[in-house]
Amino acid sequence: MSLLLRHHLAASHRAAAGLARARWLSTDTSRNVLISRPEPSVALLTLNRPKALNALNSALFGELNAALEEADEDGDIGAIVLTGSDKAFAAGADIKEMKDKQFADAYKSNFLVNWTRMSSIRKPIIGAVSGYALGGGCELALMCDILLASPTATFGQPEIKLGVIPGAGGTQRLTRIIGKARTMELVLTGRNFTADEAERWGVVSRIVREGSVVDEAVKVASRIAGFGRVSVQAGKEAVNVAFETTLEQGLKYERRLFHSLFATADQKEGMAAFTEKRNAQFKGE
Ligand code: CO8
Repeated sequence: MSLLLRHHLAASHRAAAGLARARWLSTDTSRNVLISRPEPSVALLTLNRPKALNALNSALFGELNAALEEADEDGDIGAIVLTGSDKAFAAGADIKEMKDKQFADAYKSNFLVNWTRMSSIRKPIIGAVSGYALGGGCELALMCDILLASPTATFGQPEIKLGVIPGAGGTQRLTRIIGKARTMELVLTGRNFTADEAERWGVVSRIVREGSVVDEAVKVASRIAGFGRVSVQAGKEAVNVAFETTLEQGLKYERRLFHSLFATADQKEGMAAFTEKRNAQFKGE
């Protein structure tokens, strides 16, 4: 039985047991994004255009944005996992959908603006990458907060071969993560890079060599979901500020957020639990 199917069956069983809300299950295989709850506090979103290697199109982003926003609003969910198939996380933007586009249409409609909505989600998103993560697929992976890869993961920004350049962060996020020389080489030659390179360069936090990368991502998500929601949100926000500001301003921002957490019940509970030598019961308040 395929891994994906196992996840969806597990989610269905949980739904039957009343653990998941109906709106949180979308195992309809005609959809571009399958939604399940492998754990009560974790949403698993699986890109599902297998015949096109999960090429990203407007319909898929419509579903993905809706699912991400719903997960962000759902008080039961603490973290989100985004994955694709064993063969492809996503092989890029859908070239067939894009090929006849004209400048005026792309410019007037602000093409791609809705494709980066993921970067404004407040809950942590853990990407689990197997197979191809190319072009927009690589950029989508880079929008995740934590990225885990299986040894088969192949990343790249091959847009130059199509007469274009990356359009959703490939030249910006990648440069900040791996530096100018490497990004220049990747963007200008269009060569792919391996899971090992991605790990060495800090694109992924680690390669999952034993077992399934999706299972591991769900474990990471579940662990995060067990902590206080306010401090998790603050932690994500503070790390992201590092990409936007000077060190001095970033440190000030971090300190202010740190101060503000003393107004939360979770801080009182977390520190009381430590001193009382018991596990903390966070309420997200
Ligand atoms: N778009 C549309 N269809 C695709 C794409 C794609 N990006 N990638 C694969 N497919 C389709 C193929 O056309 C093929 O369909 P069909 O059977 O109907 O011909 C099917 O998927 C299987 O593909 P292959 O037969 O090519 O499979 P292979 O295993 O031989 O090769 C590759 C796999 C190497 C991944 C190959 O398919 C490939 O090179 N794909 C294109 C990769 C690429 O150039 N990606 C960049 C696209 S441009 C882009 O992403 C711009 C980003 C804009 C921002 C996005 C915001 C998030």
